[in-house]
Amino acid sequence: MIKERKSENFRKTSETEIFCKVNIDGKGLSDINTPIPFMNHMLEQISKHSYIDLVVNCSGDIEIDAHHTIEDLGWCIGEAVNNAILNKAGINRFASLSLPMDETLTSCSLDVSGRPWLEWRVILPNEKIGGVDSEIFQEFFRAFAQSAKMTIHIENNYGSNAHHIIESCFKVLSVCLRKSLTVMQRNSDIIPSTKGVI
Ligand SMILES: [Mn+2]
Repeated sequence: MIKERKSENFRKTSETEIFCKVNIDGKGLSDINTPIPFMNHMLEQISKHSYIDLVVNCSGDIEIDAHHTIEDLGWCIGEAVNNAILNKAGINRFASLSLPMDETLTSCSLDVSGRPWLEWRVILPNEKIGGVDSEIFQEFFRAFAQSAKMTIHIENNYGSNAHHIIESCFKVLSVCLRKSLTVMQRNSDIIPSTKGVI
């Protein structure tokens, strides 16, 4: 009997208040409420293509700017994912993919390693996307990699439309999460590390 891979997380600071709930073995259903419509659109992508069911309720000090909120969303969701994946027995662990979105191609390589790292090779051509300073999106991925304890490399190979470039980053991460967190039935009790622990 495989344990359910679900968790809830609540994080409240003077800057943000976030509740999130994940089901790793879900159907890609999401209920996302943040004060940043563009982030709702991106988090729906994360859920849809990873098949992780995701509930997010978030309020934050966006009157200052979106920085705290977007970074804390990454932290909170990453922590929930890390808590849900238990001892990581049976997972594929590694995933790598190049994902096209019209004129844009973005690559992601991911290792559920227990060792946080974000390698971010993405240059966004516009200063703002969806009303948000472009440079802030990196903070989502960095915080997610930290709290999910994953090694994540994302590289935009080419592209010209800033919306496509950033959306392809979220989508390719999402598909890599699905592939790396899927449990191989024949090895479902084996932790995929020669150390025996991740
Ligand atoms: Mn879009």
